[in-house]
Amino acid sequence: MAWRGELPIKALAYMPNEHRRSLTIYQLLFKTTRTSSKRTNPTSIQIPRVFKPRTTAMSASDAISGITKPRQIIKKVLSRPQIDGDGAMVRRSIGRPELRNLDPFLLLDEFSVSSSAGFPDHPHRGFETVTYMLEGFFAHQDFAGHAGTIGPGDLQWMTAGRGIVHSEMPAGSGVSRGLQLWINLSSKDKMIEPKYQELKSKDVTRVERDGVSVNVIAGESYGVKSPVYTRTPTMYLDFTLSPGTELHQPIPEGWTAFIYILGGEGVFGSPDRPQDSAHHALVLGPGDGLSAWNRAGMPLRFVLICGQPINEPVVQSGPFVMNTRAEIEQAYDDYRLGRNGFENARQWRSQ
Ligand code: FJE
Ligand code: FE
Repeated sequence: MAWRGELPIKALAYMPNEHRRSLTIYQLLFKTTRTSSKRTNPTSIQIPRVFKPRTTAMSASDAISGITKPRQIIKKVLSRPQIDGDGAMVRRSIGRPELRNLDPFLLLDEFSVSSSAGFPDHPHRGFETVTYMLEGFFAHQDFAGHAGTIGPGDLQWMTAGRGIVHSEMPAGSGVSRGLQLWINLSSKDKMIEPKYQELKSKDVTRVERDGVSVNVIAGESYGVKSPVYTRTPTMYLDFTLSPGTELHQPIPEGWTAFIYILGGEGVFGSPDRPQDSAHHALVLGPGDGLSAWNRAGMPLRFVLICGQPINEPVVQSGPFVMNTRAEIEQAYDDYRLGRNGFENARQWRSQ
């Protein structure tokens, strides 16, 4: 495939010398190595002046739902289209420069990929990838012989742990659209055995109440739980609010939380906020729940993603996310030499 060719000079510029020979262009696509000694604690997130939180008391419906400290929107970011992988269009929200320190989350991409593009053979270590399909199909294969295809509403929760090498390519005709979330693993879990949790759409827990429907990808909503095991405690809810409805969803205090809007328009946080629309990520401040209102004439669809912060140093270089630079060096060496979980990496190629 074209992307397996020589590394262009531009890509080389992003690589530490000693790793350049061992990687394809593909592994270099995340151009920055990032380091932070301590991830931002959600309770200490700086609140920009433009998003001054309300100080008024809770509304009547918050009281009914048990939310006493509704979370307010402290940051809003539009995800713009960019190209990644092999010609694949992604709208990145978490992981772009404005939204980096959202411990335990590393990346959220809304991808929209045609059959000529995709994410060919690449490694991961130290975190989890969660792929949730919205439209069309994606086929995956890994270096341990695991393979499958996921379609609309299906979920793949992959714990890369010590190492996965895989390909993720669109299947079937038409556009393949979905969300991919990267969740960090704590130091004690970074080198665990890889694991997959796959759920077909029909097996994803779904609840409907008062014009609100929710797919419970992880965690719990309206008293209904997802069967997915989250090593880094995570809640992932896909909500659709009919016109004229509202939602009051409890969220554990101290957890990092954000919303990503998929369609329609909604009011989030407090009833006097202006409406927000698709492709926006909204970061929530401290509190114990989210309120949302659909005052538009069409359905409002968004995901609410929350997680317990890990509070450890994060050193990310492309597909590897570890705690120290030395561990990143180790990951590159292991990948190149086929060791410590990357035993099959050297000879494996996707079909
Ligand atoms: C990756 C560049 C990448 N977002 N959304 C560098 F694009 C990727 C990568 C993805 C990805 C895959 C899917 Cl199916 C959906 C994505 C980025 O695979 F892992 C590195 N290292
Ligand atoms: Fe991947």
